[in-house]
Parts: sequence; structure tokens; C-alpha cells
Amino acid sequence: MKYFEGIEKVKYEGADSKNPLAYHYYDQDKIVLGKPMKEHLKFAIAYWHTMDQEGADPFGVGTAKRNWYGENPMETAENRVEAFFELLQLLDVKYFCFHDVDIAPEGDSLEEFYQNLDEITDLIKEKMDETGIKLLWNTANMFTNPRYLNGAATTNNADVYAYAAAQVKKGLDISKKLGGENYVFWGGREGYEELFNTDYELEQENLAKFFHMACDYSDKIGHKVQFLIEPKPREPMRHQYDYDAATALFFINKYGLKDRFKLNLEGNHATLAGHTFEHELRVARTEGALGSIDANHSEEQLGWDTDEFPYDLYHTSLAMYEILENDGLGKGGINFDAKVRRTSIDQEDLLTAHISGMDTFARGLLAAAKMKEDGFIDEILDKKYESYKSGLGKDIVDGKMDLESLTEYALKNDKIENKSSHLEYLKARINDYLV
Ligand code: XUL
Ligand code: CO
Repeated sequence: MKYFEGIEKVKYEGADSKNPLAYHYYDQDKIVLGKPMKEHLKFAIAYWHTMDQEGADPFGVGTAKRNWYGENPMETAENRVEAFFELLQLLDVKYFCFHDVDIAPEGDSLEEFYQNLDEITDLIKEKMDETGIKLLWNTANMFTNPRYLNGAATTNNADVYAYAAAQVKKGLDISKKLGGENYVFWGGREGYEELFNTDYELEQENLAKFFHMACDYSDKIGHKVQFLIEPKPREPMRHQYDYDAATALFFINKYGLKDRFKLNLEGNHATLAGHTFEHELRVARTEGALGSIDANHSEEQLGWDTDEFPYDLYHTSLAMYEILENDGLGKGGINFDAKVRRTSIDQEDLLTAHISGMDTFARGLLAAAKMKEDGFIDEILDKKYESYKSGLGKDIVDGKMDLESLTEYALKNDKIENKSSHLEYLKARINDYLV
């Protein structure tokens, strides 16, 4: 190892281990509900947080020092590939995700950017072939560069729209070159600051056209990738168009994109939208659109998109329950869209942070699997909705009733009896599954 010298490959040592560089719960070959943990938990590392961000926050520059800086941006980009694959191998993580600008410098022109991307993706491909590590998804960063001040596919400026299209076209070419399994659209600045100066309808339609162009191009190059929209309610825009799962699904359905698009759901984005993570997963699952997840956690007292590594067992377990009920994530996976805190300045913290996130998900999986085996949630639901299993309730479910027949029933039935939910007891039982 050149960049993580002296660190050994991270292994499972069990819950009693005191070694911070070991898995305490993630035992990749352990069989859970008939398949190994590693198949349930297709972990991926995010290039941006891990390789490019060094503890910067809205109030200050980075605090961590990394050892992969070279003489110029291209040399740094090359070193980063090397370091990144060292990290993936040390953690035995089989997937990764990136934005175009994470891996290669933009240079002074689109052509130069393309050339830089070609060089770096050649290097990435070599490493992928050598290690068997795969690309979960890539995406285009269409929000950092000043040209995107007013959005990309929802910009008011057609020249900017064309530039964004050129970035996505290249992103799909790269996806084909690297065998990417998904392609993500997070609408970085697709939204508005003020409604009175926004043509909402035009911007929505342009966005839909943009997505259709991406589908057409992926067909044309023979790389039928799974597209994913990643919802977020705000930040950087005051209002983002892909507000939450329900809003993004409305858009996907309205514009005829259902066959090609699913959702990539992020924990911190869910909380920003006033939902729980498991709520977002349930909404998508119900529509057959649960594609992939960005695993992270929000620091609720701060209230912005803090992208913390997940450590909350309660919500992780309920999220894993949704994933089990969905029969897994298919082509998707669990991407740690998470960054170490500003005070975790050692390079080794990149490993311990991922280990803690992976252990959290492993524990969440174990808890959710046990709930499933015990029929814990099924039993709760069966009891709660008992009235729809027979008689009047069954007739409602079967679509046999109307307002008149229901009124006739209600007039005759003067004894409505509700049952207790025993909610406090049930929540305590959920806690039992977490320990
Ligand atoms: C931003 C965010 C992005 C997307 C990819 O909040 O989550 O990093 O995951 O663009
Ligand atoms: Co994300």
C-alpha cells in the first residue's frame, strides 16, 4: 500500500473485538435469510466525500491533510485513483460511485475535460479489471461550476442546457466503458429561488426532455443502464424540483419515464423533507421504484445536509426492513454518501468511518431479518387491518361497495369499537430487536 501504508486488510473480528480497524458485525459470508450478508449489503464508497472533501463546511476550509496531492491537478487525480482503489481493497468494498468532476479536473474547455476524463477512466478501468471492483453509479456534477447558477436541465439559458447535455452524454459513455450498473440524476440546482420569476412549466418540461434524451442515448450506445433520480427538498436551491420520493415519482409517471427510472434515496435528504428514511423507501417500494440508497445520517440540531456516516440503529433497521420486503435493491446498492467530521483529521478515519457505517447496516440487516423471520411486522399489520379481511372490510377492498351501500351499513351499525394500538409496547419490542 502506497497511500494507506501499514494498514492491513479489514477483517471481521466479532462484536467483542476492540480493534477499530475490524468489522464487528459485518461478516460478509454470514448467511442471513438464505444469502450471504455481502449480497444483501452491496456497499459502495463515494469518491467525492472520501477523496475530494477534507472536512470543509460552510464556515471553513478543509482540516484534514491527505497524502495524494501531486505537482498538478492531473497528477493528483491519478494519485487519487490509486489511493481510492487501495481503500476499497482494504475495506473489501466492491462498488464505488462518482461525479465526473470528482475524478478529473475540468480544465479550460469541454474538450480538455473530456480528455482528462478519458485518461482517468482508462486508469480506473485498469484498476477495476485488476480488482473486480465495480461501478455502482456515476453522475454529472451540474451544480458546482458557476455556469450552473440557474440550474442545468432547468436553466433559463439554452447554452447551459447544451453544456449539461454534453456532460451527461460523456457520463453515459463512461458508464458504458466502465460497465456502470446505474446512472444518477441528483438535481443539484434544478429548482428555483423565487417562483415569481420562474417559468415552472417550461423548466419541468425541459427536465423531462433531458431525461428522455438520456434514455435515447443510452439505447443508442447499447448500454441500457438503470436511471435513478435522487430526491432532495432544498439545498442548494430554496425549492428543489425532486422534493421527495412522492414528488419525483409523480414526475416520472407524468412524463412517461417509469420503465427506465427508479429512485436513489438518501437518509439525510429524507429528514430534510420532513420524512424518515424508511418513509421514503416505503413510498418508492410501493411504486416498484426503490432503486438504490445513499446511506447517511443527518445531524438534526444542525439542520443542513451534514452527510454523517450512519450510526442510528433504529432507522437503519427499519430501512433494511423495507429493503428486505423489496427483495433487495436489484441493480442498486448502499452508497455511503457520507463524510468524516471536520475533527476526524487522520487518513485512518476514512476507514473507521466506513467500518462504522457498514457495521451499522449489518446490525440493521440482522435486526430486520429477525423481525421478518418472527413475522413481527406482519403480525402487527394483520391485527391492525383485521377488519378488512372479511365481511364489510373485504367488500370494500374488493371494490364491491359504494357510498350508498356504505351509508346503509352505517345507519344500521351503531356500535363502532376501536382497538388499542399498544404503540408504546410495540416500540419497546422494536428496541428488543436492536440489541
Ligand atoms: C447531494 C447529494 C449528491 C448526490 C449525487 O446532497 O446527495 O452527492 O448523491 O450528486
Ligand atoms: Co446523495
